[in-house]
Amino acid sequence: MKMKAAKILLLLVCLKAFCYAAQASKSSDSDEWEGEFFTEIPKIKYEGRSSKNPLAFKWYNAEEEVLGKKMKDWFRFSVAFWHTFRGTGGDPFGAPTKHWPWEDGTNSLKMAKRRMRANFEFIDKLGVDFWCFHDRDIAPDGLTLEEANQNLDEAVALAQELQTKNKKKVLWGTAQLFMHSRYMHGGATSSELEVYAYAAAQVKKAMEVTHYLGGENYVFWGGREGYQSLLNTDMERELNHLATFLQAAVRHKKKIGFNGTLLIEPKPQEPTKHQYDWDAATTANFLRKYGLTEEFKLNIECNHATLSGHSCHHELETARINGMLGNIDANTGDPQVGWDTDQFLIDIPEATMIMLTVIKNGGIAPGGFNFDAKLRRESTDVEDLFIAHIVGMDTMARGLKNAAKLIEDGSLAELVRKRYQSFDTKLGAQIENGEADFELLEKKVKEMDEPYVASAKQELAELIFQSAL
Ligand SMILES: [Mn+2]
Repeated sequence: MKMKAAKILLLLVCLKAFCYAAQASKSSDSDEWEGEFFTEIPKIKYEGRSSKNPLAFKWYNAEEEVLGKKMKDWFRFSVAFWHTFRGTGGDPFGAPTKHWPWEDGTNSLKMAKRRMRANFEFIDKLGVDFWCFHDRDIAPDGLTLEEANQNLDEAVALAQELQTKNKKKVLWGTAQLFMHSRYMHGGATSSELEVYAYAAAQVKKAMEVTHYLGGENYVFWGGREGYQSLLNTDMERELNHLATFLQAAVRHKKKIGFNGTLLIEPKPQEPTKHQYDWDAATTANFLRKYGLTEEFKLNIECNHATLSGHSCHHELETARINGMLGNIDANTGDPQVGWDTDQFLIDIPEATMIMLTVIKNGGIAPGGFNFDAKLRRESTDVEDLFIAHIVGMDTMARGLKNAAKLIEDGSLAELVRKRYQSFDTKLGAQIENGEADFELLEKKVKEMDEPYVASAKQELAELIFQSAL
């Protein structure tokens, strides 16, 4: 019985392998697919607001100056390799829905290289200068660390060649410390020492290849650095481990001469019940406790902001006022869906608020706007990949123009300034300098009438805001 079952299984595997082989030969005869991947797609151009062409920008005009800086320099847009080239449309309830013509159904090194070529053609046609990756998106994992590193080296060598040819850059790289089952308790916060060590070795390599590719930043997103239950968790010990891990990362960065910014990407939960980098304020406090504020900035993702119960604007402002705004993962969630849907952001008021913070911050370089966003499961045409990025870029461009209008008009800033003008006094200065003690303030109260309390003018602020949209 057992033998028979094994034979049937073998037959099924063979059939599947044959099926993949047939698909591969249909799409390409040679090992190296060097031809055009997006034959139907032209280079995406700016055609202006009146254009009805879905494969053109209506608002994003790379060279146009806004507040003294070119649009492309405000944004430094980046394509996320994992969503655009590894996104399958699969979800916990259903099989993959995307069957791109260049995919042969395998996770081979050959396929990794073909995808890399597709990536560079994609970002070139889209007119974007940057891309972002996880180590395990761009190359297959291995049975050993050495094998995985070898695969990565081959993929990275091709990436380097294509970057030079296409004049493209890495916005940031990162290590995938959440997919493999060894990371089920986390990487840096795993209860297993050997897993901590493995995570360190993986980050070491990922930082080195990011540096080799001229990456401008390196990101830590701890999807499994958290807990499912406090009853079986030593939270203090795990946080200490996370800190020693990040301190070691800083030492390694300096050792290899990598000058990119290290970024932490807060997210409150999913896949863990609780992730330690809950939100910007929690992460800032963690960095301060462990003396890491000089070494790290934050990568704020809008969908993560809403999952933590904040607006994206709140998280960006929190990062900004702490001097920690490093990068933006430009995406959005769905107001009716409670999880991380990673959608392209199309909300113009939201984009305007994001850009108000970015302008106040004087831009976010060497960070940029990474499209950590994916097509919906039901969007299955190759052109949808382009249309999604185009609408995302046009939305941000509209946000930038609106925010510039608000700043140039000045009445919103004036409303805010007026709101606090009672502090623009001698006593106000004493308070703000920390020189006013309670006795002095008690004496002032005894001298004055009941405090004057002005209107907050929220609706007027909203009126001014919406008039710029
Ligand atoms: Mn997300």
